[in-house]
Amino acid sequence: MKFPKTFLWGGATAANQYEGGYLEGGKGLSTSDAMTNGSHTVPRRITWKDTEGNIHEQPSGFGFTMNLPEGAEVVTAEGYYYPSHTATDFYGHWKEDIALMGEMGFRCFRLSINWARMFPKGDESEPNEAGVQFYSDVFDECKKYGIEPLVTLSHYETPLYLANHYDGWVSRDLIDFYVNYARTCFERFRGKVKYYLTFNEINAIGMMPYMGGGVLHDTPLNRAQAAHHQFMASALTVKAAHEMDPDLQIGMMLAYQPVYGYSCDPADQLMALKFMDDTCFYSDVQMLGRYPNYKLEEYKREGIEVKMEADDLEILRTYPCDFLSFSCYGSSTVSAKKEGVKGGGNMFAYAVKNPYLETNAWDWATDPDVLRIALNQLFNRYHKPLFVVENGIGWADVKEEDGSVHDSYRIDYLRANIRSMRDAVNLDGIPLMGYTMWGCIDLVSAGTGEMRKRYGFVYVDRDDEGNGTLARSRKDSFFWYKKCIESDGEDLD
Ligand code: BGP
Repeated sequence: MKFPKTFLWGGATAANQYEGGYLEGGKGLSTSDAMTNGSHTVPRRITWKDTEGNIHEQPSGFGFTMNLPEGAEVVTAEGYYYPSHTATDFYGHWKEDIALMGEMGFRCFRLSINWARMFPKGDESEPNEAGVQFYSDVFDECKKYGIEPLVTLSHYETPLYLANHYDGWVSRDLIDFYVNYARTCFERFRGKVKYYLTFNEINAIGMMPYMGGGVLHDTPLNRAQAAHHQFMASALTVKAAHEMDPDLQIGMMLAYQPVYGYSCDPADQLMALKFMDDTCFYSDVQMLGRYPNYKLEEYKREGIEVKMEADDLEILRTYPCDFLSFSCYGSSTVSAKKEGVKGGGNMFAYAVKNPYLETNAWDWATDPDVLRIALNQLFNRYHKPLFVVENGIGWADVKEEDGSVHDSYRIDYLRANIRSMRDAVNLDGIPLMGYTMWGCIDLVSAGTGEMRKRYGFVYVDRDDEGNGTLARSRKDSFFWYKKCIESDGEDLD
């Protein structure tokens, strides 16, 4: 069994974790530029300044939420280490990195544009030309290797100015700023980029509104309002794209994990179903074009009244996304009785440990059937093309003296996941556009701000305190993935 020749094999990154060059070429600050490093046990922090000029830090922990006093602002401050500032310096290594991707045979490279590199404050009408030039050069370089860029317009960063002056996506003004930014990309990167994603893991806005949308005053209503504004921005971006260039395809992006009930107790199954609804609320709006009943009832129960303009619902109905992309690292298991040991995972902190699955050092479970299950669930709900844009395993890799890394655990993980995806395509007939492995070149972890938690096929010499030469070297998985792509996913040995 194999994948079609048109399958978009590749890797995924995000500017705030990879690009660096945080003040180069006129870039403005992003929300992520004020997030410090952390670890599996120590949360990342966000630094802010009160009206007297005193610096504070907000331990974010799980959730990345903020509740600032009136007049306070998020800032960067002396004496803190902010990993996004250099990250793994794609800004200084883009030619080398794209060549490595070409060597592996990538047909697709998922990267995000840093909104504040294009519009340093976020509310300008004209872009920063140096930012436009940078991305334009990157896309031209991709073309040399036959690599199709897949561009996320907003991956866990909002221009910091918009957070401080508008409370991020709580403000309806951000819709226009974002659509202007999106239109600028469509115009300036015409013929270079065909696939865009509007918001990385859009469900993040409901769980970690600072990270997902630069929200500085976190309340249940503000979360719901910010989500509505992102839905509107996404729908209007689809509209603009289709009007400006019929070749463009706009995807939504969801953090997805199939949720299992711990036992066949109906209470566990119901709980799993409700957790899945919590996630699928976001894709129901963006793919089906309407707010689902279960969410409207929940808002009513909780007294949340989202402000909408007269034609908002009509716009959502008319401009759903063209395809659904998602991240999926493993599954989650829930129990109504809270049995079992507490498990970890990508944003889903409520999980219990699944006794059938192994976990890595960060407690993320590896599930060999997860992609087949996820792809079936999502296709049978939305009947639109799918794209796996994040999947992979974080590991504290050890580099040998000659630069090699023997990451057999990563190869085992990818083998199981790609096989599961291949079954979904060949046995279940799922229309899958491609697969971009997360963090293809080592980058900073979003959850912990560490370098130690590595995902890449390529090792980058950089540690948790910012030391290292940033030199690149190939891991064993680099050669394995190259062989996998060459054989269209048939050879997974
Ligand atoms: C997803 C994010 C990515 C990425 C990944 C791995 O939620 O979209 O930005 O970081 O998770 O998470 P982490 O970096 O915390 O290991």
